[in-house]
Amino acid sequence: MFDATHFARLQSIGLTPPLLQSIPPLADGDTPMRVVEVQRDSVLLHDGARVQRARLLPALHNALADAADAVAVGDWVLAQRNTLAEWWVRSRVPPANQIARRLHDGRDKVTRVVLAANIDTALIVMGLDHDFNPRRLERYLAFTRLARVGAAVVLSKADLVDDATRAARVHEAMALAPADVAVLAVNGQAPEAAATLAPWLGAGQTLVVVGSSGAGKSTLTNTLVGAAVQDTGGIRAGDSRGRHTTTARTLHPLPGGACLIDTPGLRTLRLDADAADVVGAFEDIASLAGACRFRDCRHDDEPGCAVRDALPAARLKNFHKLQREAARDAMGALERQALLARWKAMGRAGKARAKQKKEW
Ligand SMILES: Nc1nc2c(ncn2[C@@H]2O[C@H](COP(=O)(O)OP(=O)(O)O)[C@@H](O)[C@H]2O)c(=O)[nH]1
Ligand SMILES: [Mg+2]
Ligand SMILES: [Zn+2]
Repeated sequence: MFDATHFARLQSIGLTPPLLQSIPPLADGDTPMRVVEVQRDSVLLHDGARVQRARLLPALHNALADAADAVAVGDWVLAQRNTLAEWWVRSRVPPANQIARRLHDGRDKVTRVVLAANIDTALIVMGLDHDFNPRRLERYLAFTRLARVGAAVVLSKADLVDDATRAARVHEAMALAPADVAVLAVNGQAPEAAATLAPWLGAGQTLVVVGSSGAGKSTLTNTLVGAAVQDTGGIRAGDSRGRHTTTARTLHPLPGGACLIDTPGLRTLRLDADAADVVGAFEDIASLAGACRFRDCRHDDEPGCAVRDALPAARLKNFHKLQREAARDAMGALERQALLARWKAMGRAGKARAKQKKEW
């Protein structure tokens, strides 16, 4: 069903041996493709050679929506072409992971928005200029941590700040990032950025850039792709008419065989987590908590709190803020059950894939 040529073609858009294993047996006419863009009523699918527009079968869309889930850029799907030459997505391959955020309508409705799927590394892009914000960095680090997605911090606009500012901000970012998250300073407009990021850009790797608007995500994307595929702050790709910024999440194959997903900046990034989970993204708090006098210490004003004594006040305050938000954005019991079931399934699939990986 999958000959070597077919696999090689799909490999150029990020198919890896472990992902291949999670594709169910193909029915007659099934074409495995990768979602490279999600639009209002349709998706753009890449088969390794060209891009097709397709629509989701309503049954698939509804089944996913019932589980607070959705097809996202980076997903692998099985599509079929009907006699009218229209492409329809009939199923989605269970993703290895997803990054998602929650939206609160201000009253009582909470929705979950899936931003991207099957991610190896999220590049958290933040400018070294006035864009630099340690609290926002903590939020993005928590976001990738809770999604169990690898991350690297890419501090852009290194060319716009003096050496002392750059050194101080890199140092501050390193203090916030967990040990396995690298902190890099780049000029996103310079080709050397590709060399700096090379360790994360191996063939078959899928990356997503996240960060606020104007941070330099599309600029970095264009540099890594080697062409002006995304609109940036001042310019519009192709015709340089007017000011247009990124409006969709789009996957681009890179020259070295990796794939990069550009995303629009998010004004509010609410974590896709429950209040009790947030501590999992703050490893220092999780490990210090054992030394608090009270087992259920909230690290607030309790006596004998080891966390409050050790942590910078601004970091602890931010932790509490993220926890409060998560409590406010709590999903209904049914939605949560669906979510938990899916996390478990992803964990199982992930373990199976890790095993497969070793065997390959
Ligand atoms: N000097 C300099 N300018 C940058 C760098 N990265 C981005 N920019 C500029 O910052 C502005 C916003 O960049 P853009 O890529 O559109 O940000 P996005 O909203 O995160 O996609 C544009 O005018 C870019 O030219 C950088 O590393 N150095
Ligand atoms: Mg952009
Ligand atoms: Zn405490």
